[in-house]
Amino acid sequence: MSTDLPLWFDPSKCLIGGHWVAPAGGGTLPLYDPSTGARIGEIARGTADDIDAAVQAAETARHGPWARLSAAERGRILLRLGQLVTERVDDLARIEALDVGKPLKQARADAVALARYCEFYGGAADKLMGDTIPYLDGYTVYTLREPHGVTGHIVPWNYPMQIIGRSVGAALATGNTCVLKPAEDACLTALAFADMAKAAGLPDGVLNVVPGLGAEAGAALTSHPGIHHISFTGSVGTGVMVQQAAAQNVVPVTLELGGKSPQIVFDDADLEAALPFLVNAGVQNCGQTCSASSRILVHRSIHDQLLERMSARYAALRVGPAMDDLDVGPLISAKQQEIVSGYLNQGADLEIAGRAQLGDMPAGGYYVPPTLFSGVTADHALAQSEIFGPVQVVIPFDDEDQAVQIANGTDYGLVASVWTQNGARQMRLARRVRAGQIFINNYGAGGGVELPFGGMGKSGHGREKGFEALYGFTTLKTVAAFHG
Ligand code: TXE
Repeated sequence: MSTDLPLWFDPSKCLIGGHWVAPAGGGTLPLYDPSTGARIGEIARGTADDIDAAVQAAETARHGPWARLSAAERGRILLRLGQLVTERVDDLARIEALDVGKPLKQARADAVALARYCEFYGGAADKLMGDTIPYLDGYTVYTLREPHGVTGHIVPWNYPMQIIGRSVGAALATGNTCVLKPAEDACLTALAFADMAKAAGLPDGVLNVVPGLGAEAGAALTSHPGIHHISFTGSVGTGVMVQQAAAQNVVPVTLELGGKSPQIVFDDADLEAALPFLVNAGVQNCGQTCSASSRILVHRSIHDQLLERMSARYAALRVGPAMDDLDVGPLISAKQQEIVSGYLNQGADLEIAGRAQLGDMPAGGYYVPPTLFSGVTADHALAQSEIFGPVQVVIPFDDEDQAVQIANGTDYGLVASVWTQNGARQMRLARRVRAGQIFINNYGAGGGVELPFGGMGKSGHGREKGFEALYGFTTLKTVAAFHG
């Protein structure tokens, strides 16, 4: 294992039932540094046997001391965990930067967000309440919010810490036990987090982590009959498979499947304020953000002016290795580099309105030049597909109706923003645009621990983040007591 990685645990093992164990098949997977392409270690290749052991451990744990803890005590464990994460923010950031390739400051922001999720859900644990319901004479009726039981969490590689925080944090706050399958390209902070959870006092078996391939460990988790709820963040294709597998066991799923999120800029927008959001939301985390804004819709009257100003920002972007902590790092993997390069080639017929220079990069790193395309029609592949790289398209519109039509004209509906000083227009578009989050005169790519988040259309279903997530991780029981 590379000495640059400040690891205090062995990533070639799984954490099952509170113990670090080698995967049953004894397999490992290579670990690469995206900034250089160098092989820097091995991680566990968990398989169906390890998933089975983890589900059994979680099943045992949900009937153990965990079941008897009060909501406030569960909350306290999460608060302690948040404190431990805060104390290790720099280590976590370094691990994530090396593992995922994101600039150190972005990795640090993710670690801070992970701590914040623990705080938020720690504080929320004892504030989730049922209802009393007026019913017939002689009855008292109330509802109980109960945990599902064993929850499965399949996490992608783009924001491991944030996605673990939002899903595992809410699942633990509501009394579930968890089996977490992190992405094969980025599992280190998942293991670090689970180890810290143990140190924070989480009983053994309440949080189990099995790294491994999607088709092996992931598929075994989603089809396991002992799982009572699945939360998945990833691609549409895999999300469909996850939902199909869950259907066999009649298990609820939360799916967050990315997007093609627009920012709509009207002619009265404060461009000075908008510009950093317009560009950052496209290139942050090298564009590998589910809520990345990959489409900029602009009123035709300010199209050229906006293009010029965005293009200057693109030219100023600094791209480089994660540890150099510049504006943009490499993509996660050679596979992702190939996917994004394919899209860049599909844009060969388009005008490149802005492009960052790559300069002298480590030869084996997975870099692509952040690119802004103009002259794009709304039905072009680059305006329809989730590219998941630092690529944005600018599309002009003539009026509000056309802006809405283009904004809603993809399969997705995750996030959108509206830039205008016109209050009535802000309110109209907040209703008319199809997206799970609408920002007005700002854009929050990936942010907002407190803000319910999730998709419409093929962006998925169910809501994570905020207090709303707690409803998704519980099931409702109605108690009708007749007392005369
Ligand atoms: O995704 P996958 P990939 C999109 C993005 C990207 C594309 C491909 O467009 O270019 O997906 O990325 C696990 N059963 N997003 O191939 O396959 C896998 O191990 C159960 C958007 O990495 O969806 C990993 O842990 N699990 C997205 C997770 O699913 C399976 C973030 C995501 O992998 C599985 C990531 C299976 N059969 C990619 N196959 C977002 N919404 O932010 C794989 N997995």
